[in-house]
Amino acid sequence: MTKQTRVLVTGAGGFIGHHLVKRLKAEGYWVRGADVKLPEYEASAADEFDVVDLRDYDKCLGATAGGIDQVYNLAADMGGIGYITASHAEISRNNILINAHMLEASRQNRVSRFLFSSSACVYAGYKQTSPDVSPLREEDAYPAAPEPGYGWEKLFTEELCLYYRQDYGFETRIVRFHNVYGPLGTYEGGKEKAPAAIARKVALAEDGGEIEIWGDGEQTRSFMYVDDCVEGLIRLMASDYHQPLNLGNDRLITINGLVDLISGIAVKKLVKRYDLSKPQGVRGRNSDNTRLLQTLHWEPRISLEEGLEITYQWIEQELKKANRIPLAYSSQAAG
Ligand code: GKE
Repeated sequence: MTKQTRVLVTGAGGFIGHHLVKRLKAEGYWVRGADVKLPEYEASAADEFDVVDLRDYDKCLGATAGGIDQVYNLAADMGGIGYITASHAEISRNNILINAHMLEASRQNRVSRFLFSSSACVYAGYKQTSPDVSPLREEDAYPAAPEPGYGWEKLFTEELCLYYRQDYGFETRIVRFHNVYGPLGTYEGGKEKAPAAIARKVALAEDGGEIEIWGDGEQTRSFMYVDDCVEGLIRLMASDYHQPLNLGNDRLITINGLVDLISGIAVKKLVKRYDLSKPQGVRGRNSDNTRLLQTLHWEPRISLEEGLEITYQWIEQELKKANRIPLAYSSQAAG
């Protein structure tokens, strides 16, 4: 890598995009960020930041111009299960426009490599019907039955990336994220995913109080810390592997188990109140990392305990700064 390698990160105002920009800058890349918004919690480290609507083809041409070598296309209208199940038409339309325009604009501007952020939501629902789910291998996306809306769009765009490679020899990479969490991500407002949502609820709860959980808490997931996600992205971009690839942690945990871990970090004893009317998504989901290990000779390393500690402390600090936590409730007081 020469210092001159010029990288575009779309979605640079979002959670993973913001962390990726910081890491790429630390590695000496020149970085342009592009997104409809600036990062929420911290200034961007990008050399240049375009606040643009990437559903507009001309804006995609502008963002990929000026000798960009690599594109990390992370921009997406997305959120946790509460958000992606609330609208299918708008999310699908927004994302198909962003992805189709970004691919073509990158090709027109002779970008050498384009990485597309897909998702575990491409996996067939009939493979995710029990909490003790078998880890999902890349081929489990077919015969296709992905998450409606968000999942279908991701699966089609994976195909589109492969068609660009076939028809134009355009270098594409495809990563399937499995529930990424960490500091500097949204933790309330409707787009938050389970780790951040539960950390918020634990931080706002009094020791001995109640915490609301969506579903019966026996549903399972694997959760990957954001620094591992960024490491995996950079390794995949540098690799020669162009088929879809899992990027996730392969430790399966129930939502009840996740709540217990976070309550332990906060040193609080909480009563779980279950709301079965809330969105729950699939019954069980885990990442099979066999191909990840074979292709990148690496897999996520940061333990859930370590990642949740950092994430919980950051969310508690944010809530304290906003005077949302009575001193008596905070983990220090409970400690
Ligand atoms: N968001 C949220 N908030 N989820 C909760 C809560 C809560 O307060 N309490 C319990 N859960 C449960 C949900 O009902 C679901 O069963 C599980 O946690 C995980 O929810 P999630 O983190 O919002 O999202 P999912 O893993 O179901 O789906 C997400 O998968 C990602 C890829 O792994 C998608 O929403 C996308 O963010 C993405 O595709």
